[in-house]
Parts: sequence; structure tokens; C-alpha cells
Amino acid sequence: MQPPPVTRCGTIVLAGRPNVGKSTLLNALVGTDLAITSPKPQSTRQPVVGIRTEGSVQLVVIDPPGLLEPHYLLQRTMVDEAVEVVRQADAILHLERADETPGPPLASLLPSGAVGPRPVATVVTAIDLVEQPHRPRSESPTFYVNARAGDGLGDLVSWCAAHVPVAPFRHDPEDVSSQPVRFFVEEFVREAAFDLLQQEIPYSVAARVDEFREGSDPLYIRVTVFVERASQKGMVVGDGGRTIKRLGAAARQRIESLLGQQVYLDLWVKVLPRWRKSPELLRRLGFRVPTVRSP
Ligand SMILES: Nc1nc2c(ncn2[C@@H]2O[C@H](COP(=O)(O)OP(=O)(O)OP(=O)(O)O)[C@@H](O)[C@H]2O)c(=O)[nH]1
Ligand SMILES: [Mg+2]
Repeated sequence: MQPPPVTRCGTIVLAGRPNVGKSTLLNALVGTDLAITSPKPQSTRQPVVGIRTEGSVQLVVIDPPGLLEPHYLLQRTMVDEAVEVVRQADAILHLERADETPGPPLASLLPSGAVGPRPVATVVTAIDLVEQPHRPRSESPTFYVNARAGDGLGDLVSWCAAHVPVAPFRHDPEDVSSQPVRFFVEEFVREAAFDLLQQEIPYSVAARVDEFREGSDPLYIRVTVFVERASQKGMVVGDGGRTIKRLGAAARQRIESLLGQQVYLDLWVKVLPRWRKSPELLRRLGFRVPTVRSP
């Protein structure tokens, strides 16, 4: 009997402040546009899981929300989830943008002890935007990438592969994520809101899949788009429904390219006052709201 092949498998978390390019790097590592990205900060609200399998190594890459000082309950749940995935990862990548001054050390963005004894590397992102990237303050191994173009990933991937344990694969090597299609549908609707809507509105938008007709062709998906105020509903719908049509078309394209199938996306806009601050409403929207305040 041949011994089973030695495989490596583990989790890599992309940690950093909002807008440093975590989601863009996740997509580059997985080779699929899974995570939503935006020039506006705080676009990721819940960790996105991407899977990269190459040869005998499977990396489960987790793209959490950005680490920030929370001011309201949604931000609190975002940071708590980010900290939780950092605590559970086998190795940590700390991202900083090349076009910003060197940020604070990773440990200062997290509760004490959250980094622990895990391996940490620094990733300087968006090097295409500067002539000469700064040297990060940390002593950890540093990689320089342009995640938008997928440049500079080779050494980074080798470092990740060397820092996940010898273990069997947890996922089918063909899979790019362990999260359900519904999650990505909701994310793509939010991404269109970040692209098309201004000021506070994208931050007040949440999306929930209410119907997903398996087996229908085109695939019928009904999504409720929540906003916090009636005036925002007017902006999301737009004159004669123009804005919501554009939003639906943009989200539909993203869903169709992920699924490789035609989709009928039926969007309904509803007002859910102050959902970002309400534990009950946040739970109804799928957030893991802490029951006790964490430090
Ligand atoms: N030019 C360039 N732009 C980048 C690169 N990486 C990220 N960006 C851009 O930076 C912006 C933020 O990227 P995201 O990937 O959404 O950042 P994030 O860290 O996930 O942000 P949050 O989820 O909001 O915390 C987007 O407009 C990206 O296109 C890069 O390597 N080069
Ligand atoms: Mg993100």
C-alpha cells in the first residue's frame, strides 16, 4: 500500500485596517472575484472564505472586515468577527497600503493576546500606486503586491504554504468557497450599492435573499434591499426606478458570472429603521451580535 500523499491545509487570515486591499487580495489568491471590493472603506461586513488549492496545499483564506474603533453596533459585530477569525487562523497576513504612511503595528489593532504565537507576515498592497513603497515598521517577513493585477503573489503563497500544518484537505479541491451562493448574492447586491450610491447610503444598505427557486431557468432570486430611512428608499429606487434597475443589472452580472447561469434578480426595497444599531434586526440580517460587550 502506498502511504497517503502528504498534504498541507490551514487557514490564513488577511488582517488590517479598512480599505487596505484585503478583499482584492483574497480574490487574487483564489483567482475568482468572490469578495466585494470598493474604494469606499468598510465594504466587507462579514468574513469571506476563499479556498486556494494548488498541488498538495490547500489554503483557506479568510477576508474579515477591517479592524477599526467601533462607533455603533454593526461596527462592533464587524470587529468582533474579524478578531475571532484572527484568533483562529494558522497564520496571519497583516496588510498595509503602499500609498499610505506606515500604519500602527498589528497588535495595536487587536485586543491583547489575539495575535498569540502565530506566524505573521506583512503584505504591502497597491505597490502599483507608488514609485517606491515604504518599509513597514514591523520586523516580520514582508511581501509587496499589486493584488489588482495579481503581481507579487508567488513568494507570498509559498510563505503561506510553509505556515499551514500538514493536514488533509478540508474542502473539495475544485471549491473556491465554503459559503453558500445566497451569501454572495447578498454581497453582490451590496457591492452594486457601494458602486452606485453616494455618501451614507451604501452604509445603510443591507440585502437579504428571500427566495431562491432552485432549478428555475433563468434562476429566480428575490432579494430585499433594506435601507434605514424613507428618503434613502427614494434614492435607491431612483427616478422611475432607474437606480434600482442599474443596481439590479450590476448585481445580476456578478451573480451570473459566479454561477455560470442566467439569473432573474427581483429586488424589493424596504425601510428598516436604524437596523445598524439594533441587536434584533442585526441578528435577523445574519450578523453574530455579541451578547456581552467584549473588551
Ligand atoms: N491600484 C491598486 N488598487 C488596489 C490594490 N488592492 C486594492 N486596491 C483598491 O483599494 C480599494 C480597497 O480595496 P478592498 O479590497 O475593497 O479593501 P478592503 O481592505 O477589503 O476594505 P474593507 O473591506 O472596506 O475593509 C479598492 O478600490 C481596490 O480596488 C492594488 O494592489 N492596486
Ligand atoms: Mg473588504
